Amino acid sequence: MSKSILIIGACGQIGTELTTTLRAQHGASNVIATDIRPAPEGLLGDGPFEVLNAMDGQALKKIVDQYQVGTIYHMAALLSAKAEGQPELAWDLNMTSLFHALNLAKEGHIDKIFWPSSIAVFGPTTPKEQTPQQTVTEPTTVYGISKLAGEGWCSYYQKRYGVDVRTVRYPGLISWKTIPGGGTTDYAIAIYQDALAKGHYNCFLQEDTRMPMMYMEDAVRGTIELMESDNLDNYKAYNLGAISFTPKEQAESIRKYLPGFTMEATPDFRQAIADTWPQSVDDSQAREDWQWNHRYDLDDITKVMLQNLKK
Ligand code: AKB
Repeated sequence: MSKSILIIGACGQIGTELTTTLRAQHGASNVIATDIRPAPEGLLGDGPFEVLNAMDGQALKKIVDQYQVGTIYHMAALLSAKAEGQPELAWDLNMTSLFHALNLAKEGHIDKIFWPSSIAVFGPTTPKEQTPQQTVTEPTTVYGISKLAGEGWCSYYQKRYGVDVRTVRYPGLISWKTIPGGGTTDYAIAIYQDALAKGHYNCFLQEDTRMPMMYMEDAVRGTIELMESDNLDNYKAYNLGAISFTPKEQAESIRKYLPGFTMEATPDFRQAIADTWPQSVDDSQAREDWQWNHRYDLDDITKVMLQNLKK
Protein backbone atom coordinates (compact mmCIF):
# COMPACT_ATOMS: atom_id res chain seq x y z
CA MET A 1 0.00 0.00 0.00
CA SER A 2 1.42 3.42 -0.91
CA LYS A 3 1.90 5.83 1.95
CA SER A 4 -0.19 8.95 2.33
CA ILE A 5 0.70 12.65 2.21
CA LEU A 6 0.15 14.96 5.18
CA ILE A 7 -0.25 18.73 4.88
CA ILE A 8 0.39 20.84 7.98
CA GLY A 9 -1.27 24.25 7.65
CA ALA A 10 -3.67 23.06 4.94
CA CYS A 11 -6.03 26.04 5.29
CA GLY A 12 -3.31 28.64 4.76
CA GLN A 13 -2.55 30.57 1.58
CA ILE A 14 -0.27 27.89 0.07
CA GLY A 15 -1.75 24.93 1.96
CA THR A 16 -5.20 25.31 0.42
CA GLU A 17 -4.10 25.07 -3.19
CA LEU A 18 -1.41 22.52 -2.44
CA THR A 19 -3.99 20.27 -0.76
CA THR A 20 -6.54 20.46 -3.58
CA THR A 21 -3.83 19.94 -6.24
CA LEU A 22 -2.30 16.94 -4.46
CA ARG A 23 -5.78 15.47 -3.91
CA ALA A 24 -6.52 15.75 -7.62
CA GLN A 25 -3.21 13.99 -8.39
CA HIS A 26 -3.13 11.28 -5.69
CA GLY A 27 -6.79 10.78 -4.72
CA ALA A 28 -8.53 12.68 -1.93
CA SER A 29 -8.26 9.87 0.61
CA ASN A 30 -4.44 9.77 0.25
CA VAL A 31 -3.91 13.41 1.24
CA ILE A 32 -4.49 14.20 4.91
CA ALA A 33 -5.17 17.88 5.56
CA THR A 34 -4.48 19.36 9.00
CA ASP A 35 -4.71 22.82 10.48
CA ILE A 36 -4.97 24.48 13.87
CA ARG A 37 -8.69 25.17 13.25
CA PRO A 38 -11.42 23.19 11.46
CA ALA A 39 -11.43 23.83 7.71
CA PRO A 40 -14.10 26.23 6.42
CA GLU A 41 -16.88 24.35 4.61
CA GLY A 42 -15.88 23.37 1.06
CA LEU A 43 -12.37 24.93 1.20
CA LEU A 44 -10.41 21.72 0.71
CA GLY A 45 -13.04 19.53 -0.99
CA ASP A 46 -13.42 15.90 0.09
CA GLY A 47 -10.75 13.98 1.98
CA PRO A 48 -9.55 13.41 5.54
CA PHE A 49 -9.08 16.44 7.79
CA GLU A 50 -7.68 16.58 11.34
CA VAL A 51 -7.34 19.55 13.68
CA LEU A 52 -3.63 19.69 14.62
CA ASN A 53 -1.48 22.14 16.53
CA ALA A 54 1.83 21.81 14.65
CA MET A 55 3.72 22.38 17.92
CA ASP A 56 2.18 19.22 19.45
CA GLY A 57 4.66 16.49 18.48
CA GLN A 58 2.65 13.63 19.99
CA ALA A 59 -0.52 14.59 18.16
CA LEU A 60 1.47 14.83 14.92
CA LYS A 61 2.99 11.36 15.48
CA LYS A 62 -0.48 9.91 16.16
CA ILE A 63 -1.79 11.22 12.83
CA VAL A 64 1.34 9.99 11.01
CA ASP A 65 0.82 6.47 12.44
CA GLN A 66 -2.95 6.45 11.93
CA TYR A 67 -2.76 7.38 8.24
CA GLN A 68 0.59 5.73 7.42
CA VAL A 69 2.05 9.00 6.27
CA GLY A 70 5.13 8.91 4.03
CA THR A 71 5.50 12.59 3.12
CA ILE A 72 4.88 15.78 5.10
CA TYR A 73 4.41 19.19 3.52
CA HIS A 74 4.93 21.50 6.47
CA MET A 75 3.27 24.80 5.50
CA ALA A 76 2.47 26.30 8.94
CA ALA A 77 4.28 29.56 9.79
CA LEU A 78 3.78 33.07 11.07
CA LEU A 79 4.65 35.43 8.18
CA SER A 80 6.99 38.42 8.23
CA ALA A 81 4.77 41.35 9.27
CA LYS A 82 2.75 39.37 11.84
CA ALA A 83 5.88 37.81 13.31
CA GLU A 84 7.29 41.24 14.13
CA GLY A 85 4.37 41.71 16.55
CA GLN A 86 4.85 38.30 18.22
CA PRO A 87 8.56 37.48 17.90
CA GLU A 88 8.73 34.66 20.46
CA LEU A 89 5.58 32.93 19.26
CA ALA A 90 6.85 33.20 15.67
CA TRP A 91 10.20 31.64 16.59
CA ASP A 92 8.52 28.92 18.63
CA LEU A 93 5.97 27.97 15.99
CA ASN A 94 8.38 28.14 13.05
CA MET A 95 11.11 26.11 14.81
CA THR A 96 9.32 23.64 17.13
CA SER A 97 7.02 22.39 14.42
CA LEU A 98 9.97 21.91 12.04
CA PHE A 99 11.85 19.85 14.64
CA HIS A 100 8.83 17.57 15.11
CA ALA A 101 8.76 16.81 11.39
CA LEU A 102 12.55 16.41 11.12
CA ASN A 103 12.62 14.04 14.11
CA LEU A 104 9.83 11.88 12.68
CA ALA A 105 11.98 11.46 9.56
CA LYS A 106 15.15 10.86 11.57
CA GLU A 107 13.38 8.08 13.52
CA GLY A 108 12.16 6.48 10.28
CA HIS A 109 8.43 7.21 10.72
CA ILE A 110 8.21 9.24 7.49
CA ASP A 111 10.26 9.28 4.28
CA LYS A 112 10.26 12.87 3.03
CA ILE A 113 9.56 16.46 4.12
CA PHE A 114 8.88 19.70 2.28
CA TRP A 115 9.72 22.75 4.35
CA PRO A 116 9.24 26.22 2.85
CA SER A 117 11.72 29.04 3.21
CA SER A 118 11.45 32.58 1.87
CA ILE A 119 13.25 35.54 0.34
CA ALA A 120 13.10 36.78 3.96
CA VAL A 121 16.38 34.90 4.64
CA PHE A 122 18.10 37.77 2.84
CA GLY A 123 18.76 41.15 4.43
CA PRO A 124 20.07 44.64 3.83
CA THR A 125 23.64 43.41 3.16
CA THR A 126 22.55 40.98 0.42
CA PRO A 127 22.97 41.97 -3.26
CA LYS A 128 19.49 43.14 -4.29
CA GLU A 129 19.33 42.28 -7.97
CA GLN A 130 19.40 38.70 -9.23
CA THR A 131 20.20 37.69 -5.66
CA PRO A 132 22.29 34.51 -5.84
CA GLN A 133 21.24 31.36 -4.00
CA GLN A 134 24.46 31.39 -2.02
CA THR A 135 25.25 34.88 -0.82
CA VAL A 136 25.23 37.04 2.32
CA THR A 137 22.25 36.11 4.52
CA GLU A 138 21.84 38.54 7.41
CA PRO A 139 18.06 38.85 7.86
CA THR A 140 16.70 41.56 10.14
CA THR A 141 13.18 40.14 10.73
CA VAL A 142 12.17 37.39 13.15
CA TYR A 143 10.56 35.53 10.28
CA GLY A 144 13.78 35.74 8.23
CA ILE A 145 15.90 34.65 11.18
CA SER A 146 13.64 31.63 11.76
CA LYS A 147 13.65 30.68 8.07
CA LEU A 148 17.45 30.92 7.87
CA ALA A 149 17.85 28.85 11.05
CA GLY A 150 15.37 26.31 9.66
CA GLU A 151 17.39 25.97 6.46
CA GLY A 152 20.44 25.28 8.62
CA TRP A 153 18.64 22.57 10.58
CA CYS A 154 17.29 20.93 7.42
CA SER A 155 20.80 20.81 6.01
CA TYR A 156 22.13 19.40 9.30
CA TYR A 157 19.47 16.65 9.48
CA GLN A 158 20.14 15.72 5.88
CA LYS A 159 23.92 15.47 6.34
CA ARG A 160 23.94 13.92 9.79
CA TYR A 161 20.87 11.62 9.70
CA GLY A 162 20.18 11.25 5.97
CA VAL A 163 16.76 12.92 6.24
CA ASP A 164 15.20 13.69 2.84
CA VAL A 165 14.02 17.28 3.29
CA ARG A 166 13.48 19.75 0.45
CA THR A 167 13.11 23.52 0.46
CA VAL A 168 12.39 26.45 -1.80
CA ARG A 169 12.65 30.11 -0.90
CA TYR A 170 9.30 31.49 -2.02
CA PRO A 171 8.96 35.05 -3.29
CA GLY A 172 5.70 36.94 -2.69
CA LEU A 173 2.84 34.64 -3.70
CA ILE A 174 -0.31 35.87 -5.41
CA SER A 175 -3.52 33.89 -4.98
CA TRP A 176 -7.27 34.43 -4.97
CA LYS A 177 -8.60 31.18 -3.42
CA THR A 178 -7.14 31.91 0.01
CA ILE A 179 -5.95 35.35 0.96
CA PRO A 180 -2.75 35.54 3.04
CA GLY A 181 -2.46 37.16 6.43
CA GLY A 182 0.53 38.90 7.92
CA GLY A 183 2.97 39.08 5.01
CA THR A 184 4.87 42.05 3.60
CA THR A 185 4.07 41.03 0.02
CA ASP A 186 0.30 40.86 0.76
CA TYR A 187 -0.20 44.28 -0.88
CA ALA A 188 0.10 42.54 -4.25
CA ILE A 189 -3.21 40.75 -3.56
CA ALA A 190 -5.01 43.56 -1.71
CA ILE A 191 -4.44 45.79 -4.75
CA TYR A 192 -6.67 43.52 -6.87
CA GLN A 193 -9.35 43.27 -4.17
CA ASP A 194 -9.55 47.04 -3.76
CA ALA A 195 -9.30 47.68 -7.51
CA LEU A 196 -12.52 45.68 -7.93
CA ALA A 197 -14.27 46.87 -4.76
CA LYS A 198 -13.33 50.57 -4.76
CA GLY A 199 -11.45 51.35 -7.98
CA HIS A 200 -8.69 52.70 -5.74
CA TYR A 201 -5.91 51.28 -3.57
CA ASN A 202 -3.89 52.86 -0.79
CA CYS A 203 -0.63 50.88 -0.84
CA PHE A 204 1.33 50.25 2.36
CA LEU A 205 4.56 50.24 0.33
CA GLN A 206 6.06 53.00 -1.80
CA GLU A 207 5.04 52.62 -5.39
CA ASP A 208 8.61 51.99 -6.62
CA THR A 209 9.30 49.08 -4.21
CA ARG A 210 10.38 46.19 -6.42
CA MET A 211 10.00 42.65 -5.13
CA PRO A 212 10.07 39.14 -6.60
CA MET A 213 6.56 37.67 -7.03
CA MET A 214 4.86 34.53 -8.33
CA TYR A 215 1.37 33.24 -9.10
CA MET A 216 0.22 30.52 -6.70
CA GLU A 217 -0.41 27.91 -9.42
CA ASP A 218 3.26 28.20 -10.43
CA ALA A 219 4.39 27.98 -6.79
CA VAL A 220 2.34 24.84 -6.11
CA ARG A 221 3.46 23.15 -9.32
CA GLY A 222 7.10 24.01 -8.57
CA THR A 223 6.79 22.67 -5.03
CA ILE A 224 5.37 19.33 -6.20
CA GLU A 225 7.95 19.07 -9.01
CA LEU A 226 10.75 19.55 -6.49
CA MET A 227 9.26 16.85 -4.25
CA GLU A 228 8.96 14.43 -7.17
CA SER A 229 12.43 15.06 -8.55
CA ASP A 230 14.92 12.21 -8.22
CA ASN A 231 17.77 14.32 -9.52
CA LEU A 232 18.87 15.97 -6.26
CA ASP A 233 21.93 15.39 -4.12
CA ASN A 234 22.76 17.53 -1.08
CA TYR A 235 20.15 19.70 0.65
CA LYS A 236 19.75 23.08 -0.99
CA ALA A 237 17.35 25.87 -0.15
CA TYR A 238 16.46 26.74 -3.75
CA ASN A 239 15.79 30.31 -4.83
CA LEU A 240 12.49 30.17 -6.71
CA GLY A 241 11.85 33.08 -9.04
CA ALA A 242 9.23 34.10 -11.55
CA ILE A 243 8.70 37.82 -12.09
CA SER A 244 9.56 41.03 -10.35
CA PHE A 245 7.53 44.24 -10.26
CA THR A 246 6.68 47.39 -8.30
CA PRO A 247 3.22 48.48 -7.07
CA LYS A 248 3.32 51.14 -9.80
CA GLU A 249 3.88 48.56 -12.54
CA GLN A 250 1.15 46.39 -11.06
CA ALA A 251 -1.25 49.35 -11.08
CA GLU A 252 -0.40 49.93 -14.77
CA SER A 253 -1.19 46.30 -15.49
CA ILE A 254 -4.55 46.63 -13.68
CA ARG A 255 -5.38 49.74 -15.76
CA LYS A 256 -5.25 47.58 -18.90
CA TYR A 257 -8.41 45.89 -17.60
CA LEU A 258 -9.84 48.63 -15.31
CA PRO A 259 -8.84 51.93 -16.96
CA GLY A 260 -10.13 54.16 -14.13
CA PHE A 261 -8.08 52.47 -11.37
CA THR A 262 -6.08 54.83 -9.13
CA MET A 263 -3.47 54.23 -6.43
CA GLU A 264 -1.80 56.24 -3.70
CA ALA A 265 0.84 55.11 -1.21
CA THR A 266 0.97 55.47 2.57
CA PRO A 267 4.01 53.37 3.57
CA ASP A 268 3.92 51.79 7.03
CA PHE A 269 6.32 49.57 9.03
CA ARG A 270 6.27 46.96 6.25
CA GLN A 271 8.28 49.33 4.01
CA ALA A 272 11.33 48.80 6.23
CA ILE A 273 10.95 45.01 5.82
CA ALA A 274 10.51 45.21 2.04
CA ASP A 275 13.58 47.47 1.77
CA THR A 276 15.78 44.66 3.14
CA TRP A 277 14.57 42.03 0.65
CA PRO A 278 15.80 41.27 -2.88
CA GLN A 279 14.30 42.96 -5.93
CA SER A 280 14.78 39.80 -7.99
CA VAL A 281 16.34 36.38 -7.43
CA ASP A 282 18.66 34.15 -9.44
CA ASP A 283 16.92 30.78 -9.54
CA SER A 284 19.18 29.17 -12.17
CA GLN A 285 20.01 26.25 -9.85
CA ALA A 286 16.32 25.25 -9.61
CA ARG A 287 15.96 25.64 -13.38
CA GLU A 288 18.99 23.38 -13.88
CA ASP A 289 18.43 20.75 -11.17
CA TRP A 290 14.70 20.08 -11.58
CA GLN A 291 13.76 22.10 -14.66
CA TRP A 292 11.81 24.75 -12.75
CA ASN A 293 10.00 27.21 -15.02
CA HIS A 294 7.31 29.75 -14.24
CA ARG A 295 4.32 30.21 -16.55
CA TYR A 296 2.53 33.36 -15.35
CA ASP A 297 3.78 36.88 -16.10
CA LEU A 298 2.35 40.06 -14.58
CA ASP A 299 -0.48 40.62 -17.08
CA ASP A 300 -1.46 36.90 -16.90
CA ILE A 301 -1.68 37.22 -13.11
CA THR A 302 -3.69 40.45 -13.28
CA LYS A 303 -6.17 38.88 -15.69
CA VAL A 304 -6.71 35.71 -13.69
CA MET A 305 -6.88 37.57 -10.35
CA LEU A 306 -9.46 40.10 -11.56
CA GLN A 307 -11.54 37.40 -13.26
CA ASN A 308 -11.69 35.21 -10.17
CA LEU A 309 -12.03 37.87 -7.46
CA LYS A 310 -14.94 39.39 -9.41
CA LYS A 311 -16.99 36.18 -9.07
C1 AKB B 1 5.84 37.54 3.53
O1 AKB B 1 5.62 38.60 2.94
O2 AKB B 1 6.11 37.45 4.73
C2 AKB B 1 5.84 36.25 2.72
C3 AKB B 1 7.18 35.87 2.27
C4 AKB B 1 7.86 36.64 1.20
O3 AKB B 1 7.73 34.92 2.74
N1 AKB B 1 4.94 36.38 1.62
